[in-house]
Amino acid sequence: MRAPLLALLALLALPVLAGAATLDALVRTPAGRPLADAAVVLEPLAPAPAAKNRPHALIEQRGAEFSPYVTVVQTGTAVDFPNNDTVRHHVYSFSQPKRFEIKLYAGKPGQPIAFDKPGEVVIGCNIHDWMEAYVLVVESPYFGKTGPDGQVRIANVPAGRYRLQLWHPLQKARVPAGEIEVGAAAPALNLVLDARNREPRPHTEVDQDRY
Ligand SMILES: [Cu+2]
Repeated sequence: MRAPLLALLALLALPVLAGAATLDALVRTPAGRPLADAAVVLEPLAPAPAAKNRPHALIEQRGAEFSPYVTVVQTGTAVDFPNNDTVRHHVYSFSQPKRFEIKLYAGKPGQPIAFDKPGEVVIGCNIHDWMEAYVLVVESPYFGKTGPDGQVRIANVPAGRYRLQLWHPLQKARVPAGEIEVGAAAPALNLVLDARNREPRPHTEVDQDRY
């Protein structure tokens, strides 16, 4: 009977030993529906630690849609835009933090795009009007994005005070950041954001031979 209890205690002790907590949050609309694709970002009030290895992020094109719709990355992250369709895409953004263009291509373009300034970047395709993706570039390494159930988990958050930023591409207004204290055991957060879930924009079947 003692072994399971000890195992449980060991499990509980882990975050304390590591000096970091896991933060769970549920994001819902004012009507109470789970909100997918919402970014939850914890900005340390003390200077953020230097970024560790930043993995590449991936925004694929498949069936003439970008996937994922929302990507959150830390400043300096490179993003690849592989095209899995047989049609060619022409990926671009006019957003201030990152203007770029990957001219008509199929397969994987040679150069990943480095997102080096914080802010919101809207990405489109010159050929297919309905294609749309968002990149939220943040200074902090502590962030997550809600799934279809509105849930997000941010692991390995060091204890301390943070500014909590909530963001969604279809939010009605920018939400002022709140402050939270993360201790050894972070509380589960219930957050509300006035945004609607994305509904895929209707589009015609792409003619695979045309481009
Ligand atoms: Cu396209």
